[in-house]
Amino acid sequence: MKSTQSKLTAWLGMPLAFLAVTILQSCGGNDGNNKNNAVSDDVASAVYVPPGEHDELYSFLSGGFNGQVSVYGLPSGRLLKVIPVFSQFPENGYGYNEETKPMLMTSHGFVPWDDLHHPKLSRADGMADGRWLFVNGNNTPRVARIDLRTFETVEIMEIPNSAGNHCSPYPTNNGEYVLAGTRFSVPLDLEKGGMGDASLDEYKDKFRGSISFIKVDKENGDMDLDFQILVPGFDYDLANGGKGPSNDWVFFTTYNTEKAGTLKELGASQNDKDYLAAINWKLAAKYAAEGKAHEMPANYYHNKLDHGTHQAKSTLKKKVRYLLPEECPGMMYLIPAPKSPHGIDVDPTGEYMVVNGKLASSLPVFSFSKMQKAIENKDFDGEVNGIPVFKYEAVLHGEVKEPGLGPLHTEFDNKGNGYSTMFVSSEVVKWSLKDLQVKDRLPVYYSPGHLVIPGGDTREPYGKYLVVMNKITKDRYLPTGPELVHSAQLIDISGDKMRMLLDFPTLAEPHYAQAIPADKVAPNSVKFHKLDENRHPDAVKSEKDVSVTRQGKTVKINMTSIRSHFAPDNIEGIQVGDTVIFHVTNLEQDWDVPHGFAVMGANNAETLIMPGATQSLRWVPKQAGVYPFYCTDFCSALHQEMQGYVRVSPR
Ligand code: CUK
Repeated sequence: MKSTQSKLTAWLGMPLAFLAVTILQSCGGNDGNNKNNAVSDDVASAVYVPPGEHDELYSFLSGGFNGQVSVYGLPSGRLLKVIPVFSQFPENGYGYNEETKPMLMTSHGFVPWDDLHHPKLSRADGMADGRWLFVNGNNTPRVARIDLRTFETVEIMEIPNSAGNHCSPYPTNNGEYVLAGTRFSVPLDLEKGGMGDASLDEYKDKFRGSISFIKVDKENGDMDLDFQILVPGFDYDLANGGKGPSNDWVFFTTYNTEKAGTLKELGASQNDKDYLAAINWKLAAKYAAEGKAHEMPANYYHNKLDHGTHQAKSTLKKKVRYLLPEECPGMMYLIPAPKSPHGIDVDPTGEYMVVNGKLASSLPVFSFSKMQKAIENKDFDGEVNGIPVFKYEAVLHGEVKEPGLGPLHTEFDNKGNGYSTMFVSSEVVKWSLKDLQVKDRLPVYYSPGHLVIPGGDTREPYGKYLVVMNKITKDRYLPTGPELVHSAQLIDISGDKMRMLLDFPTLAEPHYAQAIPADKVAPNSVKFHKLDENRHPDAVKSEKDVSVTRQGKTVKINMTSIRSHFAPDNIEGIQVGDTVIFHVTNLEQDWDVPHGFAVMGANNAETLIMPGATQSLRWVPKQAGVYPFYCTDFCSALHQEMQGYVRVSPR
């Protein structure tokens, strides 16, 4: 314990006494012995969903570095679906078949892997509406939209002038925009577009970050990058928006602010603080609409799945508009916030902004109404790059004292409480917005990152459960080699005291999650694609229309699948070196009857075709032979007979 303590103390630069108290309070969460979280019948029945019954809620957990979203039922914690977004997915062919490959196109080429941190449900009137889920790709900056009727990725927008798209996505309360903020600032070449060449010594003058305003079509959800704000070269971490009175505002935490300003600009008193950036997004949109925006060349892809053809198209975009904060008075302000703030979370009333400073010993809660007053009274303490900095005390509502070690993220219930994760002391801490007193703490395993309360970031949290996503699993499950399964815990927050209900394993690595009552999503779920609405140019809607056509060295095979055969199932006339494209239409018009299609030796070897849809595999056979193909998804008693042959003759 002693050496751990001194290591932590050194790392945090925190008084030992405070640290000792907190560690004692939270010891249960650190020593791996909190297995005795009362597994009573009571707890078991709270999460038990009998066979054949449905869960109460959907939860959508990010997959972190696996680039996917996984869907779990709550309270059971059962895995319902994996949705590939920034990944190729062998289960259904996403990113392998010809229809979805364009989804993963970027200005850097085909990038089929990314780091996905933040799912956010689309909103109407400040509440999740269950239509779409927006997610970010950090590494090669992208924002994707998942359609919750089909649980598939239907759109990906690459983000120019960004590096590490981490404070993203934030959908505004009425679905006007999805905002995406850069993590790293990089040298931007405003003349030529894109990244410029600069040494790190020129950081202050040449490096900038960006916040992207992606317009969302109210009817069909289509995204369109409207404009960006080019912001000072800090590192930007997380974003969250206001609601109610603060509806027009969005807040971004920043760190490494030293790089962007001189000490004089930052002010001696603020050395131990970074900033919470407050941006009036509505005013920004107004400035952009009124012609305050400049235009610069850019290079970024917009990839979209067409609803009728079910084919993705990539469009290269060549321009982007941008605003400069120094030219847009009233649009952006900075609030000093304790060192290295991570999460920023706004309470359901929209009055309080909580900053989770991972190296801070308290949780500062800022007041939106005080911020409004401070703007009126010009209660500023200098500026950075022309952006006014508030006096800390002028906008502070108060601080939650000694909440625990390493606060990362906060969510809210419907009774005026905040719940914050403590990464270092491994606990969830419940505190009251009213008096900022800690009400309860619960040890969790180990080093929690984000937490989610269903609707906990909306104006009316659902407030019955809390899911905390843990960074380290160590010893909770059977060992599986050097890496263990990732994990989450479900906590009952309906009473005064939090109650641990369930551990459940998750796909790697859950950062944030969203959850929503099942009845907002389930009724809209598509059961199959209607064959007569399939507008894929190579769709075949009846077995009598199948065809094999050759054009030069390209052979197109327009074929069908239905229980339990393919048509045609005996294909001849292919030669070594031909480009063969199988366009397979699944003729089934029934729920949950996909057919698989696999060809021996094809490099994108397999795909899975949903009922009513058409999907295509491209294959260039390199050797003569008779190649079997077959259905990979067990579909009927005669599934094993669902097969065929392609004869490839020497050229
Ligand atoms: S971040 Cu992962 S724990 Cu990328 Cu939202 Cu805070």
